[in-house]
Amino acid sequence: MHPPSRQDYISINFAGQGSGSYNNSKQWRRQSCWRKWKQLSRLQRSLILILLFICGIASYPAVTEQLRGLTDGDPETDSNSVFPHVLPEAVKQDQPPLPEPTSQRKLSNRRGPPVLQNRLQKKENASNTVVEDKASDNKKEGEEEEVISRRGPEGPKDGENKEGSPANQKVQLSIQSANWREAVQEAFRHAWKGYKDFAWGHDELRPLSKSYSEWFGLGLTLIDSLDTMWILGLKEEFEEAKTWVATELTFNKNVDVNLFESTIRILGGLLSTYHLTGDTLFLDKAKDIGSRLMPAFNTPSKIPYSDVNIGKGTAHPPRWTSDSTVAEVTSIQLEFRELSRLTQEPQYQAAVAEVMKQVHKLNGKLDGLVPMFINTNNGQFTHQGIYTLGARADSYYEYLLKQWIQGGKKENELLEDYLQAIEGVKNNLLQKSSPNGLTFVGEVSHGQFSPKMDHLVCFLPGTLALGAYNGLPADHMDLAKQLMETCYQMYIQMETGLSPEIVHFNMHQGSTRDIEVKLADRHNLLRPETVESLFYLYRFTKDQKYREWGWKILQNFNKYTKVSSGGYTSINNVRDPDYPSPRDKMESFFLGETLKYLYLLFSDDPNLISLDQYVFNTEAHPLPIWPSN
Ligand code: DMJ
Repeated sequence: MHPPSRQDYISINFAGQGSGSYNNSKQWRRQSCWRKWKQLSRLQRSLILILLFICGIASYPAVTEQLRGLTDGDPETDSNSVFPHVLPEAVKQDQPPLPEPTSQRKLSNRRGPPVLQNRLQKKENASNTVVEDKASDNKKEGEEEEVISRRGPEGPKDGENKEGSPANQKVQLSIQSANWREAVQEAFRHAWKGYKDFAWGHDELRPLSKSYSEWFGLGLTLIDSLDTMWILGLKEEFEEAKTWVATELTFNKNVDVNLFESTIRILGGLLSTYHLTGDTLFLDKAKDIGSRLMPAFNTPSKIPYSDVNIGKGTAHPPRWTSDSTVAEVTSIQLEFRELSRLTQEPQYQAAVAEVMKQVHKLNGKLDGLVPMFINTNNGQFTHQGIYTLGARADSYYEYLLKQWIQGGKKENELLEDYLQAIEGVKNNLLQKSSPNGLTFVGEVSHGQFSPKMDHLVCFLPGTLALGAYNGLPADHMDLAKQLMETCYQMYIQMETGLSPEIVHFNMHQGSTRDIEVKLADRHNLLRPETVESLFYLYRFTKDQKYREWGWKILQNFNKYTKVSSGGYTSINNVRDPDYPSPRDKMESFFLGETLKYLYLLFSDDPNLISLDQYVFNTEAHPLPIWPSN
């Protein structure tokens, strides 16, 4: 190969020269340019080449931007319009569109490379997490906050490219909660079917024997369920029950009733149904039962007896003692105070206020913690030395706070007693389990700590959260969250996923499990306390996990306690999923409380029984917070 000659060079660059096309001006211009170029010195040519090179570099971003579509252009073809427009638009919408079409549109509009889409998705998830973490514990109800949890089976998780924008996640969660509410309505209807078919007008359903049991003979389940049906929107069922109240219910009966139980379930149920419906039928019935319960206060000490004959107007303590239970005599106040306000008859409020006044002054408390019994003759605590937040003391603490809230936060003695008691809990009853460090509330028996906790204690997270929401110390909310976790563990650590009545926590190093259950404590009575607390915790934190926990619990009730012919049953053994051993009894509080709190937990409307307007009695019957004068 020889080097190209000048001739060769020319012939290559001007191939068409001999074709007689000089008339072609473009070619002629090229030829003359070439001639001029050749006339330049080597240095001049180099300088020009360098200049051209620099101009090329300077214009590069514009070129690459054009290629990447980052400049303004035709909106149809400009890929830049995809990212900034579609996603924020969806976020901005007040009424988000239905999830399927929205997500499809968004995904089909995403024309960026997959890597970029994923990065965008991660950013969205990260911002959700931040909002969730910032959820304020003390936010007032109704101050809607967009909190999308990353937890949960259907909820998007970190790094997961699922359903996109916060608005879409919000829509998905609201569809989920609607489904869960429907499941609660279904559960209620199923329970009600059993009650209607086999126990109509009686106290409790026995779903297996398809019969009923009587306690007071006053249609306890029906009355306890009235406001639940109203809240769940079960109008037909409500109307049927109302007709029974109007035509069949009479308190003019020669029966002994327990003062506390009939106050919280019957008086409380009638008062709340009156408030929700405005129907005076329920107020009239409430006045009737309220006045018939008053003989219980005719005692030497004014501490009421446990039992009243509502037909004869006589009262007495249990046959074996002259003591009453502390929780019972101190957890009837919300109802009698409200009855006085509605009727303008002061005797009801006066009677229950006297009890509180005496208990406030009594000796024998441990840092504000009360013993379990009080004597109706001398008004003193008896059987001293046992301090618990469980059976026989539980709702004393609950009603200290709730009376204070009901009365507009003015009654300082109630608040003082409550705050002191919570300090007492912290100092004497709070411990951590081993190996996982679950915070639990044990008991003190004659100076000895016992790591025993009743399921009943699981009202406490909800009550603590309610206090914090009403301005009490923020560390009450921290404790509420810890105890909530423990109460949930009491469910999921069991083979049926349902809590036993009582658990014992391991505290020694080297334990392999946190929770032990004695043979005699393995029953589950369909109690509400844990789902009650989940309701409060969700209302105040909007943390989706509390709803998911409630949903699991409902599913386990359906799995292990639902009776096919209608109704739900208490079970004997939460540790045997193959044979949980049904007890053949559906307690009235399953409909009055458990299903109501589950429904409210899944409700997206903070005004459905707003906690700024209502306070729940200990049987889940909402009573109004008194308007301030
Ligand atoms: C209900 O009657 C009330 O919640 C009461 O305060 C405790 N016991 C039952 C539910 O467990």
